[in-house]
Amino acid sequence: MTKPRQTFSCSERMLRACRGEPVDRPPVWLMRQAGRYLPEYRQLREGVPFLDSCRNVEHAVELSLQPLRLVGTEAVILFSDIFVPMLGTGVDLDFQPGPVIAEPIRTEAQVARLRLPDPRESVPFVFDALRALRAELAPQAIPLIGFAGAPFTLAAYLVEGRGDPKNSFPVFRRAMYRNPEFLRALLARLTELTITYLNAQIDAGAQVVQLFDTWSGILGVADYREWVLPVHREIASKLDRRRAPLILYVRDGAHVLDEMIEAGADVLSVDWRVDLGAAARRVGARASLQGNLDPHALVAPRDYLFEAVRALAAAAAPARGHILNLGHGCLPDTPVEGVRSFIEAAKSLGA
Ligand code: 1CP
Repeated sequence: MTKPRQTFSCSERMLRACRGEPVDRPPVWLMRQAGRYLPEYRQLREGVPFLDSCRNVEHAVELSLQPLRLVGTEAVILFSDIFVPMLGTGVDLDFQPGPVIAEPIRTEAQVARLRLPDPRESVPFVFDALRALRAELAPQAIPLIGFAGAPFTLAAYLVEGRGDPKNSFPVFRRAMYRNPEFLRALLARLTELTITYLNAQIDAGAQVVQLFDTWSGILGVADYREWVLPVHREIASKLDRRRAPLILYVRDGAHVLDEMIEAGADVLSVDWRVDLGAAARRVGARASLQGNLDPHALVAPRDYLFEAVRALAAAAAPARGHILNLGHGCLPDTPVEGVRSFIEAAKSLGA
């Protein structure tokens, strides 16, 4: 990567980093940057059920903007959840605090009953919030990130009924091996929903979109190639990527980096168990990278975080572009000072 002297607005820096064009330094934001680690977030959320916060446009906009104002992130991600688009499908969904499905989806008949309404009609508040955020952020040239859950991760919760503390999703995996036709049908419906949902977010002003595949890394390489890669490829090929580049996040995916590259996304977001230097050499000009500080490391002293950020940026250099971020979401008990140091360290790289 050559370093131009010129400085860029946050929007330019982010979009250029996504597309692998030269920048002065990597942009920085954090997955789950709106969250319980901020006292102002806890205050605003006090007594308000999660879905009410998502549905209330003013509330969702304010929660989305807090990290920009309070810790200086260089991008804003919509405050919402990967399960919000499921609200229009007829699935009975609750957050406790993770998603809980009253009647898990386990038969082809249930898949056939899933409704796929236009998300602009079933969850209009998502697009109202994006439009309001874009209007607020455009004058400051801060980029707006939209997102969706990847079909595999959504299906894991829908079939299992909830998250699994052991991360193994036993009912879901049984379906994979014993009822593959059912699972294929479910993934196909979810893929259709995800494509429509993300393209509608791009229409409403999202300048970058991230696909969260938190659970696909539980698979071995052969199963990942069968169940996950074709879905990622289909989504990557059907999004309006000229208007908004695509970031693909896979948690615990060190063993499927080649498959992540094959998906054809603009940016691969890798977790902290991936050696960023080795990944950067592997992706080279084929994709940009995002990541990958261990979220637990934000408890470290300021000097440690400055050094860690410098090391990540240096390690990522062989990749065509790099966005500084964590390897997974910011944890609720993270010290605010750690988040500020991480962001300041990123900004100091251009100095
Ligand atoms: O009331 C509460 O405390 C609700 C907590 C909460 C919040 C604040 C949930 C329930 N989701 C969210 C917001 C959220 N979720 C965002 C907001 C934007 C941001 O600041 O980044 C995003 C991007 C998500 C995405 C999400 N939700 C993922 C993918 C990313 C990841 O973290 O792996 C997943 C797997 C979920 C499911 C989910 N929703 C909520 C929880 C607590 C969980 C995980 C729980 C589990 O597996 O059991």
